Amino acid sequence: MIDADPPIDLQNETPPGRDYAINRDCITLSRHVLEQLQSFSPDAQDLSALMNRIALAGKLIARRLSRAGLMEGVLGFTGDVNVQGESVKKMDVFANEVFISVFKQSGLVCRLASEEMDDPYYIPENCPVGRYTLLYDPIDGSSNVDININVGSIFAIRQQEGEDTDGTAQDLLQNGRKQIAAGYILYGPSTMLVYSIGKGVHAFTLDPSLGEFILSNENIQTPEHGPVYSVNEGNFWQWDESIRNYIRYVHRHEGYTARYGGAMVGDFHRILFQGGVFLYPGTVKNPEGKLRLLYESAPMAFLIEQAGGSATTGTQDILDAIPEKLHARTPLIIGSKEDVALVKSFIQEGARDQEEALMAKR
Ligand code: FBP
Repeated sequence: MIDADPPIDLQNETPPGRDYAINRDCITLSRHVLEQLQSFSPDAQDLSALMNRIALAGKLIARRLSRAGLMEGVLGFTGDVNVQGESVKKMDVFANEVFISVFKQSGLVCRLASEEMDDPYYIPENCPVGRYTLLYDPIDGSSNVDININVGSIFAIRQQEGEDTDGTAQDLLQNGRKQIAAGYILYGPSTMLVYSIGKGVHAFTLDPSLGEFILSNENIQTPEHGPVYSVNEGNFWQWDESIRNYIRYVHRHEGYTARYGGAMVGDFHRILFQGGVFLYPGTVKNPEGKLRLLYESAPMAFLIEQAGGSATTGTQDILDAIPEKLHARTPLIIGSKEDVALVKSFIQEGARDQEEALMAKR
């Protein structure tokens, strides 16, 4: 019993204020997942428990980030280089370990694949019971960690297919429509967890006083169009002419404004709520771009399509793209339907121009 007040008639008697707050504070992530699935079946309980473990990972990482400036040995580089060829931050390693630890003794996740690990990590005590695989980027926006600007964690959940006896996780090399859930945790002024299990996109805010992620936005819909374009213009001269033409267009037309925070999770979060488009195109040096398909682009594409937006490589939907390897990269254009379509129209026009130029040469 919360308090000694007599039973309350929610409908008629009591002003909404108090009861609404009680009800709202009780909509935790694990409860919301079960409500979404409208089932208490073992599978539903498993997915709810799995999401709760991801939430725990988010709380542990948020706690570390919030005190990083006061602790020794938390910030800076480890001196190692990861499978991506990137210098590894100490927070990358900590966050990667946290995700592994929260799934130990869970019977839920048999395999974890991360940006920070060459090969998938197996939790033997969870196999073969746990048929789920967690794909994740433990710290997205690593370049922001040491200067206290927002970063995130990105995750996707897939069902394991086959026994993966050779440990090469070939069953993961499938398109993004195989994801059964995806989301991210944004470590910003407040810590938020945004997720989807294919039934809309929902956001939770961490209430530090409760230590719980509480529902704050349900069934988020991305506007058809937004003023924001988010891209690292420092790469301008490395892009294909078609992308350069799109940027020239937004420079010359009213109603557009640039926002780029150096962490895709933060830039995506703004676009999810306010509309616009985020781009990380291919470059001359890296035609496949920088972002990884399985644990960066595909999870965000799953969310944006659930929120009424779209995501493309420029030539195909991100959710249809099939990775040729675990850490495959892909160009990414993601956001509001109209703005993504506008970028695509420049790419298609560029392709037509190249085609005509080729024809003219023959
Ligand atoms: P990490 O996961 O290694 O942080 O890389 C991804 C990312 O940081 C994105 O979050 C961000 O949008 C992009 O790289 C920034 O790259 P750049 O500094 O080249 O603009």
